[in-house]
Amino acid sequence: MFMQEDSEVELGQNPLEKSILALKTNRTVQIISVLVGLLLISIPAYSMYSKSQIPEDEYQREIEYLIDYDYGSITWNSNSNLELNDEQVFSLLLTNDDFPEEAKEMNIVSVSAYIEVLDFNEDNEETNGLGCAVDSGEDAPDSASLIFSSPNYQTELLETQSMTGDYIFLLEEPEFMTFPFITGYTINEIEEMYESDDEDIIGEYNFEIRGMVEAGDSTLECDREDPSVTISYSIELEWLEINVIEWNGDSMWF
Ligand SMILES: [Ca+2]
Ligand SMILES: [Ca+2]
Repeated sequence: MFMQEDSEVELGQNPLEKSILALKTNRTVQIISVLVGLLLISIPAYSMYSKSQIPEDEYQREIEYLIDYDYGSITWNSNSNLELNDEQVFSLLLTNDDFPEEAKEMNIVSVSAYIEVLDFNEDNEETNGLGCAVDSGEDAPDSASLIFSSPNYQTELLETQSMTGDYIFLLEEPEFMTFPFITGYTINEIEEMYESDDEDIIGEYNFEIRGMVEAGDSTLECDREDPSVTISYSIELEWLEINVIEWNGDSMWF
């Protein structure tokens, strides 16, 4: 009876079982062993991270910056004497490969197109008939339309009797809550945000200019005809370069 009890006790106190039991029941030891385990895992991970993962410019996120902009435009295609008949369409199908050489080196952020109807003040209407000297009637204004599209699937449609133009933006300009101050980013990251993405730049640019000719009403003995409309157009590429300036806190402007 006594021996039996003794052996049961001895079984329960096997040194290995004892230590496992201690680990299982002692929460302090349990927590410490978990912490030691985490530390052992994280030490090599941390040293790897600090050696190769933290870039040298990480400190720049703490600094406030201002942006200095430099920009301009480059004429891509133009014609100041494009003569079209009524409903005649002049088409230009271009790609980024057709950019002027200097534009290929630049950060192109938008494409703009401009048309002007040159018949606006001096129409080329022809009059024919005996009564023209008495009453020749009046010119009717001609007009032109322009439709243009860019690789980022944006399209603009313009129509005018005088002059008009518009832009398609190829860069989505970043917005900062703290503008004009920018903080939380490295200089490289800020510069990249102001650079157009290839997918917005690379591809087809279409331009279609349509002439719309209108002759004035003929009078009783004077016929009016309008053979054409003359248009001036220009296609421009706008470039942007930025300079990220560290703000030292005592600018004159603020
Ligand atoms: Ca006319
Ligand atoms: Ca005309």
